[in-house]
Amino acid sequence: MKRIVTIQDFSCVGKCSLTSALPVISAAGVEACGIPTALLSNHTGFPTFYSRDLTEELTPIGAQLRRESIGFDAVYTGYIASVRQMELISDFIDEFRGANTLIFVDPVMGDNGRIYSGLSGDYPQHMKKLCQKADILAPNLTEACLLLGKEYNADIPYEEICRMLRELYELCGKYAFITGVKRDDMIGAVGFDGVSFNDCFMIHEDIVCAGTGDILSAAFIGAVMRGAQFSEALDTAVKFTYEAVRLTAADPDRRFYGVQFELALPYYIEQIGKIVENGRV
Ligand code: PXL
Repeated sequence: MKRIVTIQDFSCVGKCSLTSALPVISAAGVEACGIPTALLSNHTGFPTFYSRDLTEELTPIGAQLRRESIGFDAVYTGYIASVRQMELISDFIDEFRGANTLIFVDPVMGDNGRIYSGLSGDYPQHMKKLCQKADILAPNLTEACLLLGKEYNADIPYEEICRMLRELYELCGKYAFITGVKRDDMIGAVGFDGVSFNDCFMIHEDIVCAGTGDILSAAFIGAVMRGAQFSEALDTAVKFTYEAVRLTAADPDRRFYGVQFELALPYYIEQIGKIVENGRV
């Protein structure tokens, strides 16, 4: 069984980062290990939150895992609470990178054109350095603009998205995709593997839904670990995310703070089954 370690915060309430990445990775049939970068009562999208920084825990946890000769098939980083943490995570990647280890960086920094509260102004330029350690990069449109120093605009034309992807690909070298791209009445993601572009668009449900980027990233890397090509993994992840958003929108009792991905997990498991089946024939 493949093993992923995902490094991001643990928000006790909020359906994001570790609390959503771990169940999605498990649903892919991949061992899900998590290292928390910070412990939050709830994510930063609430008016208030309590946060305990866990920066100083990263190095001893890494050293202990090495002592036990534990390795990973993929290292997946998400929300990182500070620049210092980014430096330590960069060291962790150097330590754990093997010939067949995929490094997946979701440069979680913001959404809807705005950087998340609590992150410093120089955060994007440091994140860009971490992105150079990645094989795969998965920013949303806001994060792609922050990384490339571009003015954000929700309706950036498709040709420009492709130009941005070429630049992002130069940073990581295997595959880059941008999520939250709009096209007519649709929303989806566009990816580039250095040779060709691929995309997947679904109906745009008109609800505010936090945490979609986190489940999309987890679903993508889970599918890759089960043998999906990058384009196939992107398709699977976008459709699963759409299914989760659709089910959230349909629930009159939905929480305001996060996507209800739980009911979409059976759909994801079914798609993973098809990927595995195709790999066998
Ligand atoms: O879903 C992204 C995310 C992850 N972690 C924390 C956040 C957010 C978005 O607001 O606040 C702590």
